[in-house]
Amino acid sequence: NPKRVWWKEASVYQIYPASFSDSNGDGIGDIPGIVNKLDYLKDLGVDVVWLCPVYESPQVDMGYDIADYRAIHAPYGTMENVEALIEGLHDRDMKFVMDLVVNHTSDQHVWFQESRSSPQSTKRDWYIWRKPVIDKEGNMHPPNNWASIFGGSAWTFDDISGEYYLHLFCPEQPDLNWENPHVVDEVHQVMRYWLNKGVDGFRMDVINLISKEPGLPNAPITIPEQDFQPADLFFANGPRLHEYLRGLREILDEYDAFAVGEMPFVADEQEVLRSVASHRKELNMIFQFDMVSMDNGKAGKFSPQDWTLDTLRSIVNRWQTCMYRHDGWNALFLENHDQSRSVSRFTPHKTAHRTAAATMLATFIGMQAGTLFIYQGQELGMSNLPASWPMNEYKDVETQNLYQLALAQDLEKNQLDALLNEIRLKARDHSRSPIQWDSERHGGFTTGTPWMRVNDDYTHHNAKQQLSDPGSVLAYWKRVLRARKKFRDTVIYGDFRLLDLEHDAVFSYQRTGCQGVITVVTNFTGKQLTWETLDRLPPSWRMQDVVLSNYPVQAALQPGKMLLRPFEALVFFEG
Ligand code: TEU
Ligand code: CA
Repeated sequence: NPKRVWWKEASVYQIYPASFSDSNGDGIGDIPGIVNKLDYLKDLGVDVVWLCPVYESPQVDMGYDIADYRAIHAPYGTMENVEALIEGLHDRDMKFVMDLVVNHTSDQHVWFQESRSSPQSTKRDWYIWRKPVIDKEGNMHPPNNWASIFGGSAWTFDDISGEYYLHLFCPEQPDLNWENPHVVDEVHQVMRYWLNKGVDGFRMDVINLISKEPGLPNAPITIPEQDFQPADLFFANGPRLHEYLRGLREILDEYDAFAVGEMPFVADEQEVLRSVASHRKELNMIFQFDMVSMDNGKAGKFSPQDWTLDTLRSIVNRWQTCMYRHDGWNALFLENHDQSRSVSRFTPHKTAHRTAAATMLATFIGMQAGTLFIYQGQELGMSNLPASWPMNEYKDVETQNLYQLALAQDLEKNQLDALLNEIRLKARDHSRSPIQWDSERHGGFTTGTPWMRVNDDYTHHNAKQQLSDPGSVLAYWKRVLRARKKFRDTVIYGDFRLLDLEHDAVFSYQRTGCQGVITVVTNFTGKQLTWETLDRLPPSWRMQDVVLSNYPVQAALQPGKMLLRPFEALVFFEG
């Protein structure tokens, strides 16, 4: 039986500060705006708030380019606002998690300004500088063939010193050199600074990229260089990663704090377990990307990849069973600020079925084992931006970089159309449109002009309408969170078994704990169907055992057959 601890039973609500709530009419969400919504979050039933970066930043990558870890980005508010937020959460018996972005800083950070000032700078070795490679024709090249995740080379040439510096993301996000003990020590000081203020833990940005392959050798790419994607597991999970993670854990343990690591580009269970198995004393859990990359093709995020329920079943089964067997722990998520809206991405639907699709997904993810993460607006079933919106409504540096790179390649029209389809399905911008609080102008997000356009459907799809609608997505999410607590011994700590391994529309699984057995049945399609339940459900199942469903429960068709309406979800409990 997995050890019972608070962070396994908690649900976490992720806030993207720029788009949550604007309190002063400048069109940018801010920390006082969050404080104004704490009762809304308490009422939803979440236990923890994870706040994306609010530190001082030039905002090239929306705050994931930090210029000062101990100062607050002025449009978001002040340090006093942060302290009031921490107090407001703790007063409501909720916890507060900040985003720790320490694989890189902003190029405007004083550390980097000092480092780039000269090769003799005392901070030169805080970042990763290398001399150019000169070929036999005398041409200059970057030190290796690594590519930035946001397109182009991962190296930028610096005229002052005639050297290149490494940035796995934007050129404005130079990678810190974790081989330098001064860097490691400074990160530990930053953690203590926030933990001393009462922060209860961290979400650690791309934490598996902090250890690079020694010597930074070329990536073994076999596809044309310009298509190289860093997802070839090349610079993820380097040889000193676990040493660094144990060092972070020592700081966290001084405060009994919590840590969820973000680990893109790692797919090996054993490698993940080396970071999250409890005896390893590293991280409590990680976000791994299997589910949110199953529709990514070989040429990266904006290339197509079909997936089926078989794809989804193998991913869920893998992580539900491996963690249970090896004392690891999952972070359950379908959305975040880097992913598009799950109700548009994983369950394309007619408008009439949107609530059913969103609540089916809530059931699918909500009854699994792991700490449950809900991204702002997911509790409302917010959807992707309208396909009619032009590219200038997409503000994200990743989207714009990859789009501009494609335009520069003079793609054929059909290739460009295919790229636009992928952007309309998966761009990070879809989850960054302002939260729709009510049907007022700009969805009640701001009294000013929002930094990013509010989705057109705010007039009828908003929190105020859903707060008074017992059949809304919001009302259903409250029931899911309550069910997780009511049946915690089964839902949180029970084991996992897939049911019906073949069905192309029904995803069904069973959880068995000391309290009883939970059976989850979800129709992942917008089509009504009859589901043969023989040898898939316990023979004793009865509709009376339904403890959660997104439709009014109807009598079973006949023994051994169940009618499932579009995106219908049912949860049975037998004590
Ligand atoms: O994201 C890590 C990361 O790899 C993402 O960029 C993701 O793979 C990609 O966006 C999918 O489209 C973290 C942060 O969550 C992200 O917002 C930052 O842009 C990135 O790191 C750099 O800090
Ligand atoms: Ca504001």
